[in-house]
Amino acid sequence: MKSFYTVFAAAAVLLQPAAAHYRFTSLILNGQVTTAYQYVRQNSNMNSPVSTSSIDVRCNTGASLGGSTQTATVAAGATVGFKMDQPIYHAGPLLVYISKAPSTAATYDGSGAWAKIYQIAPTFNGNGPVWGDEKDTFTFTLPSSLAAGEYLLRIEQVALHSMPAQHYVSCAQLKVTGGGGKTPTGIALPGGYDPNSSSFNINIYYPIMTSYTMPGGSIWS
Ligand SMILES: *[C@@H]1O[C@H](CO)[C@@H](O)[C@H](O)[C@H]1NC(C)=O
Ligand SMILES: [Cu+2]
Repeated sequence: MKSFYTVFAAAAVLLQPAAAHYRFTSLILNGQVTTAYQYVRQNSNMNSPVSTSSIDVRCNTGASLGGSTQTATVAAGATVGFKMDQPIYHAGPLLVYISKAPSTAATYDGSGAWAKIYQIAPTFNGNGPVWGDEKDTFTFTLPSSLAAGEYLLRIEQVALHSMPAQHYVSCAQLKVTGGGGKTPTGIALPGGYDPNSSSFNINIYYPIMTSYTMPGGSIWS
């Protein structure tokens, strides 16, 4: 027999993971993990998931502007990345986007175009998808064709273990030097993601998946 207290305590434990999720805390620069939230905008919601059509899908809740976040100087074509506080544990794809700021990254709200520059798509083994992003470190190269200037670099994991889809997002602030003069083109966020599409509105457990359409179109180059 369970007392009310036991039931309440069990419910409280169940609620905790929803409050404190895996977070993209640090930018990786020159092969070094930088201080948490030095160059990554800090969200104000313990990284509770945001929904597909929310304005917070850009850079997360409480992170629409830079506040005290610093802007990292990095060369176009360099390898950068994100380090997390713990590995990803929900099933779903990982994506990285970049968007050019009209002026500074710190004052940019992410209302322009987002170009996808990196992703981890699932593979399929006959029993469904193998997502391949259940880790805490992600590195990738910035396009060498990028125009010099300031940018938001956005990393996102779309969790599909339950419906509707949940988005775990962070943005870092970059000042890109050198480069090839190209301003990236891409999708608006929100808007460029259709919550009703099979990228988001999907049961990943049944029927057994044999393919998946990655969100955000093709990789910008
Ligand atoms: C998604 O589908 C629902 C139900 O059909 C509809 O009300 C809603 O407008 C759709 N959303 C988009 C963005 O198309
Ligand atoms: Cu969760």
